[in-house]
Amino acid sequence: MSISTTTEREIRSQPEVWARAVALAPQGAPVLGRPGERVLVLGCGTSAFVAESLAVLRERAGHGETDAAYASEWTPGRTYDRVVVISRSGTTSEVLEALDRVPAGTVRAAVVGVAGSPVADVADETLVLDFANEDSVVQTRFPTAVLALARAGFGEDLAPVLARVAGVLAEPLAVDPSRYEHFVFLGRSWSYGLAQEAALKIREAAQAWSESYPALDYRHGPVAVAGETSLVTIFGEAEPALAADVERTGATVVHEDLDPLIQLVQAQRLAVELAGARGLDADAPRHLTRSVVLG
Ligand code: F1P
Repeated sequence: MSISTTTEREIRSQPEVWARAVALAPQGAPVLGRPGERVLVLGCGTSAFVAESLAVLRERAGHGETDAAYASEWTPGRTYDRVVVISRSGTTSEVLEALDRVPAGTVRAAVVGVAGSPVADVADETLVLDFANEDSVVQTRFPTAVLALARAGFGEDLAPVLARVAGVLAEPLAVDPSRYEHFVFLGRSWSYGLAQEAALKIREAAQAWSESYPALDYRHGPVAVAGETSLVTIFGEAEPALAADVERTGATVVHEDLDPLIQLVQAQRLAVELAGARGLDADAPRHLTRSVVLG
């Protein structure tokens, strides 16, 4: 199997990277919040979607009230014991500005891919996942490593997921993305953040039309644009009738019996394969830089 892009090489490194992230969970997870703390998780782009999924996972695990927000949109108001920022590069301006807005007495924690980065230097507590850092502009293994660590840290047994992902990566994708022009990702609970990230991968790597919605909200309007050239992927648990209702539009529905984190890996592969089919280089996404540094 010839691997033609750095992005694809990094996608295929996720089984080992996840195993290292899960092994690090006992020491790393406390940075995400001590049991009972009220926590806010912030990020930009991919890291904002990671923040959203992580917040649902932490609160669902009973570790305490957890909110998520875009770093650029957050203004102080609610009281938190801890603000956790997610930033692969550790240089994103909106994240640094948000850290400046954190009230005194609130712990500023950071999860970064680069030790000694500006975000890491400002934070009171830092979790460095440098083994998950990437050369690519398009994020793949760093966001999934953060979520693998968080799930293990919140008490979930990730062994079945780690055992399954390598086998899935060895199989070809179930669909040929070049048959479609419109890509929709639907998720519920923590997998809604992953659905948004999957849609972003299609936009970033393949410059294609993609959307994401909370699964049961898809019928409330967005389904109006589904049709023959639409590929609709359902993440996680799905209400049985949803797939049938979407297929009635002529769209192709994919709902693999896989852990949502592995479904995101499939979406990453779909984006890279679609980029190739469109003659685009997934390693050089248009109008994007590895991080956004303003001013
Ligand atoms: C966040 C981010 C990436 C996006 C692009 C620009 O970066 O928005 O998600 O793909 O690379 O930066 P970071 O704060 O996680 O480094």
